[in-house]
Parts: sequence; structure tokens; C-alpha cells
Amino acid sequence: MDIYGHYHHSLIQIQKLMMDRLESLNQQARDAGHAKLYEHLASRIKSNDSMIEKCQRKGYPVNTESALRRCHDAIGFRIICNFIDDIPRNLQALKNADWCTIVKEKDYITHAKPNGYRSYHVILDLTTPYEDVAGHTPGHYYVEIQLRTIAMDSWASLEHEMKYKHNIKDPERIGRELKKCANQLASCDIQMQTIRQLIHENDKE
Ligand code: 0O2
Repeated sequence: MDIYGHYHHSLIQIQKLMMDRLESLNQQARDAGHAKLYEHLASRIKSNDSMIEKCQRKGYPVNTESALRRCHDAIGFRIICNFIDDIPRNLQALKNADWCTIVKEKDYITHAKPNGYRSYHVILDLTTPYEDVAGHTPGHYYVEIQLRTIAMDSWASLEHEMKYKHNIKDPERIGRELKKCANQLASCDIQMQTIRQLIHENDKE
């Protein structure tokens, strides 16, 4: 089955719209003489199979309504930043934007997951020119944004890859090593932030 039905096309259009808007926020920061908001963006439409699996896992009926209204991550973006302090700057830019509303926030940076995962998640409610699953135009669509540093992103990619390797001999040991690595990367992020601050103070003198 195609869980998104004829809304798939709208998802692709909204992904493009969202990309333009995030790029424009970055440009506005640069034009105002500030440091760039983020290093790069990544985005995806959740695959049909992953969305079906998610609906089943959450106990939702497997249909378009669940995929677009009950689940909030059919459209997903990652905002990948150089420094930890860029994360609240991006958050503020999203809060100030008149084209979206933040409806949910999860701070896995202050409260890292037990495995070491760090990232700041927000769910946006976007008013779009496209019909939504309730039949309204302009339509409401959710977009999940994960804000993280380059270090947090590299860790998450590696850990994600490990999840799908089923022939691992000692998964507990790998879990411990990954967690150590997450903690070391978190210290590096703090050190990098300090270095940025020192360079900034040096420039002001
Ligand atoms: P993909 O590839 O991104 O689609 P909810 O319970 O509905 O509020 P949800 O979405 O079930 O929330 O869970 P959560 O933890 O807020 O966010 C899930 C997404 O965050 C995952 O999406 C991953 O992208 C990322 N994530 C969360 N925890 C981990 C982790 O421990 N390791 C890694 N590598 N990523 C994590 P999907 O659907 O798994 O994948």
C-alpha cells in the first residue's frame, strides 16, 4: 500500500518550501552580520515502509490519517550546526518565524538518551497552500526538525548503522563504547564552543 496516497506529492512540495525557508533564515542571519545559523541541512520524506512500521509500532491504524496527523515526522529535517550555541539561535529563529508554530519540543541534549543520543527535536505545524488530510486548504502539515551539532550527527549516523547489524558478537560492549564516544564528543562540543568564544573575544580586542 501507499500510505501517503495522493498526499505524497504535497509532501515533496512542502519539503522544498521548508528547505527554501530554512535557507532564507540562514541568509537573513548572514545579512544581519551574524555568524551562519547552521553548517548544513538534511531532509527526507519518511519511507513508506518505515511509516507503516511506525504506525504498527504505535498501535495506530495503518492509513494516511495516521501517517500525516498522528505521526509527526513524515517530513523530517536535520539542522546541523558547528557549535552547540547555534542550536538555541536556530530555535529562536523558528520561534520568530510567522510561517510555522512549534507544537512540541524534546530536549535530548540536556537530557541525553541512556545510549548517549543527543539532539534537540521540535515538531512544527505548518500552514501550506496544499490540501491536508482533513480536506482543508490551506492545509496543516507537521514537520519534525532535529537540531544537532556535527559531532552529535556523526555519532547518531554511526549508532543508527550499528542498529541494523544483527551479527554483532558483543552488543553490550559496543553499546558501552558508543556511550563513551558520545560523552567524549559532548566534551569536544563544549571545548569547541570555548574556542569559538576565545576567538570572538580576541577579535573584539
Ligand atoms: P528516521 O530515519 O529519522 O525516520 P513520539 O514518541 O512520537 O513523540 P518518536 O518520533 O517516536 O516520538 O521518537 P523520538 O525519539 O522523539 O524521535 C525519533 C527519531 O529521532 C528517530 O527517527 C531518529 O531519527 C532519532 N533518534 C531518536 N533516538 C535515537 C537514537 O537512539 N539513535 C539514533 N541514531 N537516532 C535516534 P526514526 O523513525 O528512528 O528514524
